[in-house]
Amino acid sequence: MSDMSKLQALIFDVDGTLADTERDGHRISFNRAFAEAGLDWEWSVELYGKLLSVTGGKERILHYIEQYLPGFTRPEPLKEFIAGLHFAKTKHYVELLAEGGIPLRPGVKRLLSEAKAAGLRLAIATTTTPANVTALLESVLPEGQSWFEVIGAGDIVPAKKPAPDIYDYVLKEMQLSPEQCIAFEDSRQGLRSSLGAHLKTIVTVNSYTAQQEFTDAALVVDQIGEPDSPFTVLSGNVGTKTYLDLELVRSLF
Ligand code: XBP
Ligand code: MG
Repeated sequence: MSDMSKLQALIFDVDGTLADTERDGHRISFNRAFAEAGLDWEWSVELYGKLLSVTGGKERILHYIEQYLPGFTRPEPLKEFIAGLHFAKTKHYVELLAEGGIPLRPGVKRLLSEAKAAGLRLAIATTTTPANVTALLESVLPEGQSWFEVIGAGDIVPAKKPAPDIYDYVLKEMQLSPEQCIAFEDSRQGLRSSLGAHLKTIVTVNSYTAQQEFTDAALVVDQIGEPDSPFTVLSGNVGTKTYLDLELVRSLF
């Protein structure tokens, strides 16, 4: 029996939390897939920010067709058309990361290492496709492949964030209760998902999510941060800390 009142595990979202993958990764890859398919669709930085309200790439493409392209003659079957586009998008994303990668956000690697050294367990809960997680870890955190004992990703659960299902799945796989874990998220949708699974949650915002509302987060900062890259606190109590370390995580738990 593990101690119910003790922090056992950290569970991380991927896109926007481990790395800023949305604007310069996923968005570019969607556009490459569209161009390759002969479509004149172009998701600008601004439009993509709006489309991010829908989680999941296939779901996002469907939403775009339904909400932004009233005159578009839908290929039949639409589901397969979207699946084809999304398959190509994943290929471009994996290639893009392999080419030069997208760096981890400040402090991510340090905090993961600290947690690992302290004997905490690590997991991932994301709506993104599993291949995208592998590609990110391979390019910027090869040791992470063995650090994360559960990688809950993509269509493994039918209901994506903001539904709590992916966090419920990870907790079940780890045989832990929410009281033993803390989640890291970057977005409102992600926070709704983790809170829905009854997890204490730390939010590290990015340019797409900074204006969102994060009621009930344990802490909202602009980054995990480093000694030479201090965080800005949006809400929550950090005492005298200038970046997120394990001691601060524990104090919020
Ligand atoms: C963020 C998402 C994902 C990615 C695209 O997921 O909403 O949909 O934008 O990934 P999270 P796919 O923050 O939970 O990691 O195209 O593979 O769905
Ligand atoms: Mg995210």
